Amino acid sequence: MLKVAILALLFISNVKSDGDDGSSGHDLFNKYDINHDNHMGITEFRHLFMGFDAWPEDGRVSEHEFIAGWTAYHSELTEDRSTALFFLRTDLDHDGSVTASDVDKLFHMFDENGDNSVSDREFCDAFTAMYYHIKKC
Ligand SMILES: [Ca+2]
Ligand SMILES: [Ca+2]
Ligand SMILES: [Ca+2]
Repeated sequence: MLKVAILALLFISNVKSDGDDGSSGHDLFNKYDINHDNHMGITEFRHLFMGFDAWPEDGRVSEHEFIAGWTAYHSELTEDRSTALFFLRTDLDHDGSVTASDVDKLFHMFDENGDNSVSDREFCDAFTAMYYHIKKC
């Protein structure tokens, strides 16, 4: 009985800290919706997933670049040690790098109604389904 109570308390405090944190997939969407039209176009979407192509800048985001970038800029969104899993789920063709081809496929997976634009709702639905270890929208 005591165990159940402790678990319940842990659950409540987890929910509470998520809510207090203020960072979410929704914030991520707003940050990368650069022209603030409440939709993410392919260019904005590529910027989100390929923005860390820097060391070297060669059109391929290596696991090292991806993890270093997300840890530096978006660590508030990911749980401990989940960034490697995030990379694996983004590298759709499993060739060891995130490229425009992965990101374009991802964009079409996110764009549920096929209008070549990812709305806030489409982003939240797909993002939390695909990257379930990341804090909810
Ligand atoms: Ca936009
Ligand atoms: Ca790839
Ligand atoms: Ca859409």
